Amino acid sequence: ESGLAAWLRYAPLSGSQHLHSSLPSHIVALNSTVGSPVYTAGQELHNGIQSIYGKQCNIHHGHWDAASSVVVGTVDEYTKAYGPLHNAPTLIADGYWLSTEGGTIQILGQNERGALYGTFQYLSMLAQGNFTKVAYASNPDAPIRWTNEWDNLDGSIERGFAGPSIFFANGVIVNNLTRVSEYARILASIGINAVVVNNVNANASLLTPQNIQGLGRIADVMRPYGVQVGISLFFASPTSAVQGQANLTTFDPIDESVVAWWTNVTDQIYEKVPDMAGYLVKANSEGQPGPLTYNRTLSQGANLFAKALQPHRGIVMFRAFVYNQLNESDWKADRANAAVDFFKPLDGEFDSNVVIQIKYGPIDFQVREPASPLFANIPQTNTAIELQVTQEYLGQQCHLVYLPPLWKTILDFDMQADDKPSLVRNIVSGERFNKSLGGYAGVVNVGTNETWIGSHLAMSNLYAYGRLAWDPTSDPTSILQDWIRLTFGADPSVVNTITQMSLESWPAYENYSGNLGIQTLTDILYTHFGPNPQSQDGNGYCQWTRADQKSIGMDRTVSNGTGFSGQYPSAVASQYENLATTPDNLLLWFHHVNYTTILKSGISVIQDFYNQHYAGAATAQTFLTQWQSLKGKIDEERYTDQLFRQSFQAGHSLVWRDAIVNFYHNLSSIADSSNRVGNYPHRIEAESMELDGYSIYAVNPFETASNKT
Ligand code: BDP
Repeated sequence: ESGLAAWLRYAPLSGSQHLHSSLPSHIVALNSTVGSPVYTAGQELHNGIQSIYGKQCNIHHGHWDAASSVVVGTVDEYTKAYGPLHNAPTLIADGYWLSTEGGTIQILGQNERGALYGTFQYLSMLAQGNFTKVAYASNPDAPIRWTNEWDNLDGSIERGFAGPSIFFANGVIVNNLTRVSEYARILASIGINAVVVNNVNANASLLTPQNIQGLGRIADVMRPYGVQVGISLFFASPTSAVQGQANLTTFDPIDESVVAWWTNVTDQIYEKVPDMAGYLVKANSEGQPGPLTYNRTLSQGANLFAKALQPHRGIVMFRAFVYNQLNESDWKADRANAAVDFFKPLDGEFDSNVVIQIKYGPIDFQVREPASPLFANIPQTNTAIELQVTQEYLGQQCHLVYLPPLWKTILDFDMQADDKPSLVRNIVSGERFNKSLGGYAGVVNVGTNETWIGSHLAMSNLYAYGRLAWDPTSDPTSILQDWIRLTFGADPSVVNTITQMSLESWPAYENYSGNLGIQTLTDILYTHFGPNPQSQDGNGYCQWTRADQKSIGMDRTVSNGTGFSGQYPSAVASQYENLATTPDNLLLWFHHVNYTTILKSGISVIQDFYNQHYAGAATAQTFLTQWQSLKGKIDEERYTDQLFRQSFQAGHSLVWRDAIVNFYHNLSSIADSSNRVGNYPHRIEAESMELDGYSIYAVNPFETASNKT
C-alpha cells in the first residue's frame, strides 16, 4: 500500500460472496473504440468488480440484451441501441444518470465523460459495500473543474512537496507517461476535466516543436479518461527566441506581428492537441511580463489569447493575482485592494471565452481570509475560484490540515451583491450573474512520490476538491468519510479516528499558526514554512500585521484605513467596517487594535493569542495519539509513513506555538495570565546540556530558539 492507487484501490471486501447475485454478470460498454471514455468505463467496471468481489464479468460492446447486466454509454448511444429511455433525465454536459433499480443497471452520460463519471460513482458505492437502490441524475455545478500543476520544464515543481514532475524533465516532456495516465484516472474519478500541466510562472520553451509534440502525447494518455490538457503561457514568449518559432522584437498584445505569432503557435498546438482545454496566464504579477509593460490593459492581454483560441473553442484562464502595492510606508497601500482596483474597471471588456481566475482570498492562500471581493465586482465577466490543494502556507503536507471547511467559508459566503443572495459558489458556477462559463481551479502539484502529493492523509484534500467542484453543497464530513472508507477501509474506529483528526486539523493549524485573522505567521519571503512572525512587516511582500508594542492588525476600513472593506457590496462592507460587527476570526484582518482590546468572547486580544496557540498545539499532540490508536487496523506501510508526519506535526506545532507567543510577549510586554509563556516545566533547555562537538549558535529568528540560542 504505497498510496499509488489513491482511493481507487478496489480493495477486496471480505465475506462478500453472498453479494455476488446482486452484482451484474455482464458489462455492456456502448462504445467499442479503444481509448474512448466509455470503453475505459467498461474496463474499469470489469477490473473493479473483479478486484472488490472476485467476480469476473463478461464485457460486450454495442447492443447486448441480457438480464444481470450493467450498461454504460451516452444517452444517445443507449437510445440507438435500445430505443428511447423512459423517464429520460435532464442532463447537462458531463452529467450522468445512474440507476441500479430493475434488472439492468444503467450508467448513462450526457457525453462520454459523464458515462465515465457515473461509472466511478457506481464503483465507489460497490467499494464501500453499498447496495442501496438508487436512480438519479447528477450534473456538475460548473463546467470548469481543472487542476493547475506548477511544474517547471526542468522537472522541479514550485510549491510541490512530492518529488519531481510526472510531466517534465530536463526541459522536455518525459518519455514514460504512465504516471500521467494514472493521474488522469484519479482525476476522472472525482470529475476533474482538465489539467494545466506547467507552472503559472511559465517558460517560453514549452512552445518548441518538440514540446508541442510532447503535449500531444500527454493529451493522448489523458483522453481515455476525459481529461483535457491546458498550458500556462509566458506572456513575452514572442521575444524569447523559442527554438523553432519566429523571434520578434515586441510582445505588445495589440501589435499585428504578435497577434499573428500567437495565432500561429495556437494553431500548431491544436494540430497536435485537437481538444486542448485552453491557456492559463499569469501576467504583470511577481515579475512576470504582461500587457501593462506596453501600457495596454489586462483585458487587451487576455483577449489576445482569447481570439487565438476562439476558433478552436479553447478558453483563457486569466489570473487576477496582479498586485503592485508594495510600499509599506504608504498607509493607504494594500495588496488586498489590488485585484478589484485592476479588474473592476475592465468589467465587460473581456471576450466571452475569458475566465478570470481568482484566488479565494485577496492575499494569498492564507489560513483564514475573507472571500475575495472581486467575485462580486465583475458581474459581466466569467469567473473561477482558485483553491490550493498543495499546502503551501498550511504545513506543506507535513501537517495534517483538512481544507474543505476552510474552502466552504468562502464558497458559502454571501456577497449580497445588489442586496440579493450572492453566494460565491453561485457566482463561480455562472448562475448568479448568468454566465455560461465558470468554475474551479485547484493547485495540486502532484509529484513522482507514490503518495502523489507527499502525504497519505493530504490526499483527502484532492478527493474533496473534485467532489466540491462537482457539487459545492456537499458536506465536507461525508466527503471525507467516503474517502476514508475507500482509502483505508470501513472499520468504524478507522473511520471515526481519521474523521476526528481531520475535522480538528484546520482549526488547530489556525490556532497555532495565526488566529484572529492575522493570517499564517510563517516565513513570508520564500519558504512559507514554519513560524516567522517578525518577517510579516518591513518588506512589501509581507502580510503587514502592523504590530508594534501597543497594537496589532491592519486597518482596512474606509474611515481610517486602506479602504479595502469598501470593496464589498454595501451590506458586507458595513459589517467589516465596524469593529463590533466584524467576526473575531477576521478582526485583525480588518482592524488595528490594542493588545488589550476585549474580544466578543470577553478575553483580550493578546490573551486570546496565547490561549489559542496553546490550545492548537495541544490538539496537534492528540493527532499523534489518535493515529497511534490505528496501529494494526491499517496496513503497516501507510501507518508508519503517516506516523512520522504526525510526530513531526506534534513537535512542530510546539515550535509554532512558542515562536509566536514569545514574539508577541516580547513585543507587548504583557504577561500571559496563565503564566505559560516562557515557562516550560519539563523542558531541558539546550543551554543546560553538555554536548560534545556542538557549539553555541545565535538562532535567527530568535523566537524559535530557547533563550535566543
Ligand atoms: C504564491 C506562491 C508562488 C506563486 C504565486 C502565484 O508563493 O510560488 O508563483 O503564489 O500564485 O503563493 O502566482
